[in-house]
Amino acid sequence: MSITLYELNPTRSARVRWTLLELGLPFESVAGPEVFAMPELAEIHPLSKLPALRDEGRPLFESAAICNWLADSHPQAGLVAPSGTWSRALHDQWVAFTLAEIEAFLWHTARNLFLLPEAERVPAVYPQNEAAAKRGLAVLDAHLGGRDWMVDDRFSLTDIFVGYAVCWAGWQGMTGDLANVTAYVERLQARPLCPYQPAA
Ligand SMILES: N[C@@H](CCC(=O)N[C@@H](CS)C(=O)NCC(=O)O)C(=O)O
Repeated sequence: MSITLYELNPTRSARVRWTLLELGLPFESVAGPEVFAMPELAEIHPLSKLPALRDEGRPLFESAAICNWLADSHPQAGLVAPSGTWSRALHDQWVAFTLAEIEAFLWHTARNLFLLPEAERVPAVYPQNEAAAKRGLAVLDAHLGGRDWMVDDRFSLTDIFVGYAVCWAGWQGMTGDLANVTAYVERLQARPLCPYQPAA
C-alpha cells in the first residue's frame, strides 16, 4: 500500500492528514509552500491546489472526495457510515452544507485578503462574506445544541470535515458568540490526533 499526501498546514489538506491518522494508514507527506510549484502536484490537481493525493499511484483531489475515499476504502475503521444508509445521507448533507454555506465565503474572503494581486482585491466583500458564513455557522450551532458530534452523536469523518471549516471561521474571529460551536471546537482539538490549531 502506498499513499502520498501533498499538504501544507493549515490548508484544507489538514482534513486529509487527520483522516489518515484516524485510519492508522501510513503515508508519505510532501509538504511546504514549495509544493504549489511542483510539476507532480499539477499532474494530480488541474489547478495545482492542496490537498492532493496519490493512492497506489492513482491521483485524487478535493478534500471531500479524498476523505470519503479513504474512509470508504477502510470500512473496518467505521469512520464514516456506508453508502446507502441514512447516517451516510446525513454525512453527505453536512459536508455539502459546510462547503456551500460556510467554506465558500471563508475562501472568497481569503482570496481577497491575501491571494489575489493587490490591485484585484475587493475589501467590500469581507462583511458580506462574514454575514453569509455566520448564517451557516448559526445552523451548526443550533444542530450542536444537546449533542457532541454532527452525526449519530459519535465522532466521525463528518466532524473532521465540518470541524475544519468551523476552526477556520474561529481563526477569523467569527465563532466567539456561538457557545455550542465553541465547545465543539474544544472537543475536536482535545482529540489526540487533531491537527487543527487553536485560534491565535
Ligand atoms: N475545494 C478544495 C479547495 C482547494 C483549495 O483551494 N486549496 C487551497 C488551500 S486551502 C489552495 O490550494 N490554494 C492555492 C491556490 O488557490 O492557488 C478542497 O476542499 O480540497
